[in-house]
Amino acid sequence: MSQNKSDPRDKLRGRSNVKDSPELIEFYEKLESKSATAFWRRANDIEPWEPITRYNPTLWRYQDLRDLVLRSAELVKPEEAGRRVIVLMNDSDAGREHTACVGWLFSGLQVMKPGEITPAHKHTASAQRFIMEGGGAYTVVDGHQVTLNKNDYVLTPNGCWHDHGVFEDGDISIWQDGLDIPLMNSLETNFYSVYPEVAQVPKYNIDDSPMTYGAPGLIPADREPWDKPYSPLLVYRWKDTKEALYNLSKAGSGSPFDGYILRYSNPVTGGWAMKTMGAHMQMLKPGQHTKAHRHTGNVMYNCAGGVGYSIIGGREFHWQEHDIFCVPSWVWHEHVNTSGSDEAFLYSFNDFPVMESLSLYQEESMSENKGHQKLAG
Ligand code: 1HN
Repeated sequence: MSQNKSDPRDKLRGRSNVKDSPELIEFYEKLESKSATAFWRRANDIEPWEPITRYNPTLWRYQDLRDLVLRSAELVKPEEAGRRVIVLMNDSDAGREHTACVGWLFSGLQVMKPGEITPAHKHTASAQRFIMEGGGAYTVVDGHQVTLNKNDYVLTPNGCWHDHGVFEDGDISIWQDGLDIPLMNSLETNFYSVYPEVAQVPKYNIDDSPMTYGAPGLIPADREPWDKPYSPLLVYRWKDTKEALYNLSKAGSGSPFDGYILRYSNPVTGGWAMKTMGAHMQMLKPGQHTKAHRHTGNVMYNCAGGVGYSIIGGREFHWQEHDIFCVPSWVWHEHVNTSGSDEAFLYSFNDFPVMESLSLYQEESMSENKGHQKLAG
């Protein structure tokens, strides 16, 4: 997507409207030879009338990728690879430098076989994972071991030591990783360290994090207040999330743009679970077609169940279980559950905490055409 060069507003005072002349071209060449340039040559591009994403809405079909992800587990060992992750690339040239999938977000599919471990390390980048397949997997985050099952959402906050594994009697496990690597590398703030041992020895009882902080509305009263900049609840279980969505659907009519939608939040603050990335799980009722809106910030979706499609930037993207798609900043989108009998579930992660903390979050609902996009082409 690129800026419409013939925007009539570009003729307004305050916009750059300088015609080239032989003298100017010579002047520009002189500037360039001194590592300088004239601002007015670039101004309209770097000050668009509204955000213009360089990313395309993109769909990654799980049935296209699953065999390749499994094949990576035959070809490469996790201790050789560091992390055996197949990176999702945007269907555009944007963001290649930082392997961005969309905007500030990196995403990949990680696979682990029973008995395997991913060596312990830490980095400035924050990570989160959505478990697509497998039981008997675990992660250890700063000594807290957390067991993982299908459709669980799990945090690896920035600066925390982490290693993952699958127990010998577990299943092959595939999860979607989401990291803020492009943001950290653009800010040039990313540090990486390896742990002295291949894996951490858990320091606490297994699953102490969800057992301590996982009860709705209840926080332990016998200790110092949690003061870290991320959620003490490291895993959000699918059975709790699903129950909460059904309860929400009985309580009211939900969001016109998202159906019933819950934010994975820090139970101590009610805010985002991590500083740079947030995540949601949403439920669309059978046959539901939401209204179109757009907002600043980028979103990666993963269908956690059901069938449907989303209209993104005027194009239909059809999804079924574990298909992944993205919505870039300021692109119109609406969602449709095509089943007449079953709910559809969309997990998503985003860079909204960055937008919000810099006061950059903006949202607009579509007013024309009864709130729905016209299909392109
Ligand atoms: C990372 O640390 C993991 O720990 C997965 O599982 C994917 C992609 C880029 C940078 C760090 C992990 C990653 C990553």
